[in-house]
Amino acid sequence: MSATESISLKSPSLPGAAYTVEHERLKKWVEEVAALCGPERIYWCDGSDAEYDRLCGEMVEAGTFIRLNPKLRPNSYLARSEPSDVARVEDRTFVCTANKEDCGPNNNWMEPESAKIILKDFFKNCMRGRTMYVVPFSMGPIGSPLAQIGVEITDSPYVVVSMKLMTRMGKAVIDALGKDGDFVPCLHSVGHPLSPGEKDVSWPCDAEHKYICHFPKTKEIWSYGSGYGGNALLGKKCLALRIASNIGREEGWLAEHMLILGVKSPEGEKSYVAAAFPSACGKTNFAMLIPPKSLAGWEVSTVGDDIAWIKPGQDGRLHAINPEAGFFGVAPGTSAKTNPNAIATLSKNCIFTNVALTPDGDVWWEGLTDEAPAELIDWQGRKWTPDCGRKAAHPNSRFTVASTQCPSLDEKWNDPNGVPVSAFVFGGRRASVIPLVFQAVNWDFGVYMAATLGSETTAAAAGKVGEVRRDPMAMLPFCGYHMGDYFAQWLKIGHMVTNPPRIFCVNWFGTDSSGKIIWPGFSENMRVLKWIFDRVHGGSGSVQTVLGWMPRYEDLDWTGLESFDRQKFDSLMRLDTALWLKELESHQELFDRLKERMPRMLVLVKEMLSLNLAR
Ligand code: O2Y
Ligand code: MN
Repeated sequence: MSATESISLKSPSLPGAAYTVEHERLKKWVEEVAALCGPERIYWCDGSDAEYDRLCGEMVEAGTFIRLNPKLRPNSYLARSEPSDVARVEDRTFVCTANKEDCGPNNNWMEPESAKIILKDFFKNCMRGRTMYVVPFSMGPIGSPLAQIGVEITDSPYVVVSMKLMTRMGKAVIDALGKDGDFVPCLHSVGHPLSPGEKDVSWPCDAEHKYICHFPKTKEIWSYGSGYGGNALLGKKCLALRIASNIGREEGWLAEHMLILGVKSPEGEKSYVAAAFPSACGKTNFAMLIPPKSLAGWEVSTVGDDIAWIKPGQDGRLHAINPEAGFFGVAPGTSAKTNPNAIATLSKNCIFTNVALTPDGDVWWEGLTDEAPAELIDWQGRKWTPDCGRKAAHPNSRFTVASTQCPSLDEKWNDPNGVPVSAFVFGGRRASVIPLVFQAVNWDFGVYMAATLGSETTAAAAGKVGEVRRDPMAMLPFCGYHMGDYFAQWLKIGHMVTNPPRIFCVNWFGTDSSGKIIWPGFSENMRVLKWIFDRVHGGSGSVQTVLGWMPRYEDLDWTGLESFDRQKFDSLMRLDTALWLKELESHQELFDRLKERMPRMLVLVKEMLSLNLAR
């Protein structure tokens, strides 16, 4: 009898997953979790297509999935979540360190032992009546020196099929683990046990209690109560950012909230760029950018749209992998105009969550077409018409799809050694102050600019509209330790390599006096990317300013966009000294919050900037 069989089988009827596990620590952990959570049966996932199809079929039967019209959207499904379970729950997300100070003011804190006592109470028999799935997964190409293995135990088949699309999942990972390989244990439950004979709901969760807990010292994740996105697909934000940022801190690398793209010139030269933007700032669109036809011969390719793991290489450069194998993108606003590559990626084999359903069995969301269909079923299953005053799709509705379906996928997306990074780009949403683009004079100034990255709140976000929220490196919700120590890690990494990436800041969101965004964005961002490419290749012109190097009007390629005149450009590039002095005051508020862990180098950079501005 195989090891998996020996511990798995209250219900021997489950097909598949008949493989041997020789990893004693893993088997022991699975047994302990089963004893705590009391599932009806245990199932070890093999990651096969047959397993995926069977689980999706079972979810159709159970009402969790609606099969979309196979003629319009082959092999694709729609899921509708519980209306209270629609997004990451930041206020229920905790980093559990022995010393409260170590997790920093950027994280909610729980003491590890107390957290486990509280959580064990919730996990006790929480899987009653359900299958407990064991999901082995690799973040990064299996066997890559940059990859990390995780095993998620979950009682949600939605999580299992999502992990199949978003990670390298299944038996190959068990093989890679061997007898004693390292893995991050990730425990997840929707927190909705079933009494004997009780009928399940289509989206089980615990509407009242949610805990997303990270234990950096023991490298564990415990998530209870939600079945949605970042709360439940534990490879993504929990492992690949919060836990990985801690591993990277120990081992000398960075886990970043960054897309990775390749840029190829008409002459065939290629460079890779990693870019950080706060959530919902168009990262997926930028990662899949199609250059305007007028910039003939330029090509952009996609390595990843959300997360980058970045390590110093033997060649004195930083190398990055995308640890994910799929996209979990925001649907609203994605269209053939804003992101044709994403639309092509979504043509088949997708899971959509909380979008609207069309009468012919396809999906729709706000922004997909200029005109909304005359009737729909909205994300909550209610009849919808364009005049009903409600959104058809939830603003945080999502698509889940494998990277391999992306037409712009880079040839090295799966390279175990990653890609060399030539430039880092940081961008927030700012109506003024931050120019369209500039290059920091050196690594330390660049880290300062990234550390003080901010975004203005929009109507969709809570708080006062137009208020600047600091989101250092776009990592505020994802850095798994004290932000001051994280800045020190950034400063250190740049000085560990002889040829660090150049650092750039961009701002696509500058407005005119009537509040209208000036820059056309989307494919036109290629003009800025081309300037960045030329800078790292020693080419394009610039002028030196207090902030760093900036392009003049004549330094950008305007072929095909001649209507964007010098005056508009200058209004986006204006450096207003008074506004910048105020900006520095607001940086000080962030520095004050991080107190004694704020690296002195960044304090000095601020001092230099302020002296230079006052000149
Ligand atoms: O709301 C969620 O659970 C997902 S949040 C998310 C998903 C994919 C990529 N990025 C994000 C994010 O919040 O940055
Ligand atoms: Mn993200």
